[in-house]
Amino acid sequence: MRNPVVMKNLVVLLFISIILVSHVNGQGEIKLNQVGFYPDSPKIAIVPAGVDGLFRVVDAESGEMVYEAHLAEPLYWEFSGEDVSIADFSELTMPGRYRLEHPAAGSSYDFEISDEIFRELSKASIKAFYFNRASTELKEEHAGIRARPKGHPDEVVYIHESAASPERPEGTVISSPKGWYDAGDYNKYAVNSGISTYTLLAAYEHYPEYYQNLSLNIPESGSEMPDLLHEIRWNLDWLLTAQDPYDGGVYHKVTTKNFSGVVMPHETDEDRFAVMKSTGGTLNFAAVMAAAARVYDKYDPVFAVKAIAAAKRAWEWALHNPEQYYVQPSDIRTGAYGDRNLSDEFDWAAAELYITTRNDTYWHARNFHEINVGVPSWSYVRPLAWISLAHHRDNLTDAADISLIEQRITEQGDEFLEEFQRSAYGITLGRYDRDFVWGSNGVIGNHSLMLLQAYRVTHNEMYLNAARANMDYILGRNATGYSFVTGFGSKPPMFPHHRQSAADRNTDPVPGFVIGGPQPGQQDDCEYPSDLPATTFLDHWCSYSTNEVAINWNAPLVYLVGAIEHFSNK
Ligand code: G3I
Ligand code: 9MR
Repeated sequence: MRNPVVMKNLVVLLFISIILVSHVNGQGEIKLNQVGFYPDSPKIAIVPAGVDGLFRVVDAESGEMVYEAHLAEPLYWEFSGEDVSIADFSELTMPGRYRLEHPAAGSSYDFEISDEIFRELSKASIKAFYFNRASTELKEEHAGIRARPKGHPDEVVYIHESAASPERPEGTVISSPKGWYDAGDYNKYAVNSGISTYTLLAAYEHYPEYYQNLSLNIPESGSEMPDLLHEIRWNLDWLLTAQDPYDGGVYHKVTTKNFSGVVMPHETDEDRFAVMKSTGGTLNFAAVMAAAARVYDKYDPVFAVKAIAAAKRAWEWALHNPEQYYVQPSDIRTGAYGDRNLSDEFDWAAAELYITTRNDTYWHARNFHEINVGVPSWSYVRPLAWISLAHHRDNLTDAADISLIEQRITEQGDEFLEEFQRSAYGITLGRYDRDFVWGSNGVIGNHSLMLLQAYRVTHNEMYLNAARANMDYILGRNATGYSFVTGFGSKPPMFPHHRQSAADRNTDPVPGFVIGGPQPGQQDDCEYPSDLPATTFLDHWCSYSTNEVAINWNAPLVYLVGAIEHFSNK
């Protein structure tokens, strides 16, 4: 190519396309919370390393520069295989709409700084539970374009062979309506209900003034009892029906034999079964009912009495059947939630019963001096005991050791802080095998739940800021560039593994759900773009191992955004 004019034109064209491409791609290259920040929050973005160190924040409308600073020294993040630099613009506190720009990395998505930045997210994350209600029609006045007929009435549920007892032989019909669908599927599992319901109860118990007037536009809205408590009741009412009235044991799940197709709730008519009473399910029930008894006492004392009685019966059953581990029957293929270590379930149930009844027998039933904390999950609930003990530490009997409780909570918080300070992304996910697992977004949510307990005990802002940072990860400051919450941020998941979202006629999925999140297991049949822990993710229906939604991942999201809202406006 000798012609200088053609050459020159080509060079100009090439230059223009580089600028265009880098601008468009740039929106994915700079990773930040796509929703935004409270004025007093730390604010950081992640920029790919290797270029000049100056970045700037500009007003989204005028393009005018409002802040300029140097990137931090690059760090390597092994989980995504990237060298990245932190752009810290915490000093910018003026409410407004902005974007971050960097000469090589391009522009970020727009974000906001506002006093109410998580308000809508807080409501939507709870409303997601309403959208997952079984046994009810969702009316247009509450559900808008997500209105749908009633599905899964569950007034005819068959006792499965594995659950047969003298009083309720196989095939007996019981009524077990209401409750939330567990996830993208339509089944109801006592174990996973336990941690999910508890986490929502804890949100209310810890921040009642925040939830007092948070209106969710659900059918029960407008009564004296706050909406969050109404939403939780929907599931507690189901859980109560899952207890065998003859002996106090709790069915592990109410389920179809197989996962249903990609259909709306009312389009299914497969038989539903109550499957095997399990020690795990029963202890989850005992813990949640004991906690519910104290939380509902003010608004519904009759229910509170019923709940604590049910909790005690469940506890007694578990003491007599301590090793009835769930075993999936050969004709049942839905979620197992199997767990063969139930010492943590015993600890948690004992703690909740102790707190609510103030009966020392429950405290002495377990050896709290010997047990540690850790990260809550559906199979590891011991930390929930510490959360409740810490919240009630000033009102316990003399049997309890308050300094031990405070120490356990802060030790756990410190463990996360160490990871947070070392992390190239400025978050607390940092262990291959334990953090990047199925539901990694639930893991980081639960890290934050524990960090917030450390903050509540010590008032040290470091813990609160680490929890806020983890929230930034969920909303876009992660290696995939997605905001992981449906309906929130510039690039949210559009195709979650959620039957209702996939089967309705709407383009957008049901909002307010956090998807499971990246993890390298690849337990489904999708083709992933990566094998690395932090980038193995696909926004596709096929990806139930990274892109499903679930109540136990949404519950810490609810707690986290509610708590951050609450603390940011104090
Ligand atoms: O416990 C091991 C750990 O020791 C190991 O280091 C790690 C390495 O990957 O794996 C851990 O086990 C994983 C286990 O979850 C605990 O995290 C399994 O690999 C993983 O397959 C298992 O995934 C569970 C999944 O069901 C499959 O059973 C998820 O925790 C659980 O959240 C998910 O729950 C499903 C329900 O069954 C059905 N409803 C939807 C719901 C959400 O996807
Ligand atoms: O849809 C199911 C999802 O809720 C579960 O978490 C997941 C793992 O148990 O299984 C999904 O169902 C899949 C089934 O296991 C295998 N065939 C494809 C189903 C999804 O389309």
